[in-house]
Amino acid sequence: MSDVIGDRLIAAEPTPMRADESLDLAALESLVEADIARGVEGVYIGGSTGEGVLMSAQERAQLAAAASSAAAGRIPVYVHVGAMSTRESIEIADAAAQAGAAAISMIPPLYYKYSTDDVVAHFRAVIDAVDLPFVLYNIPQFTGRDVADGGFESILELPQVVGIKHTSQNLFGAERLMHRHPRLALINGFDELYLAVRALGARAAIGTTVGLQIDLFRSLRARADRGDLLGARVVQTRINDTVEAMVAVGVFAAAKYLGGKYAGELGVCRRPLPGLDAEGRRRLDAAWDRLVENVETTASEDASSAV
Ligand code: MN9
Repeated sequence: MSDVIGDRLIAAEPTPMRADESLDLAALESLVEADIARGVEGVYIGGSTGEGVLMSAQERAQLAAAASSAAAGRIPVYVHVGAMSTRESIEIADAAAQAGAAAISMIPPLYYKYSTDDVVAHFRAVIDAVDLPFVLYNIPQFTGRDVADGGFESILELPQVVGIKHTSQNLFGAERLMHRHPRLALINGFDELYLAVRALGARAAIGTTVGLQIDLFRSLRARADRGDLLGARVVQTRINDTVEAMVAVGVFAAAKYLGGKYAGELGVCRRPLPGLDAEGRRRLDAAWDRLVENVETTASEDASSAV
């Protein structure tokens, strides 16, 4: 397993934006600081949660620099560099390398119906352009392409490639990828599947709610590691209560709203991503109260089982 990824719980950070949708880098630095204090073990910047594909290359370079300066070497920063063109991805990857990122990560390219060979060439060009470990980001629901279907072996065998971020409900595919590529870290991408994918042998997780629910993720990991499957399942259900409420109102705007409960105002999403209405905020307020209770309950269960 790759040391670059390990068994880390990695927060997929939202990108704070002001009301005019401009980046709020000071708020990003506060968010990273708050997440480190809460026990997050890495941050993933400019991914799906971070709205990277809605931002310019220059903004994404600023984002990588701000996150790295806030992390200050205490936790690794992973920078998503997927963009519409190979050229733009390389520009962002160069900026990530200059900022001191631990690794870059990338989705297959969007919009045109590229062949598998086209996508392989795109990955290859970015991997060759920078001296950084690479995490392939598999998210079929958005890209229309499932890396588990095959065709990417030449990429997955490159020494620079250290992992696959698997944001897919395809558990068979997750197991096949791990079986075929035991050198790679299979990183769970759907927070609601953390226990299931971990049971298949995966270790690390990158997710929208990892920062928000870090205490629950850490407890689930500890329970699973000591063989307490029922206890781990209870925690997964608590995690999923939050996920369900967030998905119902729009998970990315929800991540900013709930992040604001502990890290200061994170603002709006960039359009065309939707915002929250009053009913959505009310629902999230209730989800937050329940999460706070669930964190307390989980901690007291863990304290009594440790005696
Ligand atoms: O990559 C996130 N996936 C998407 C990670 O953004 C599509 C997840 O963390 C989900 O937001 C979360 C809710 O489905 O699991």
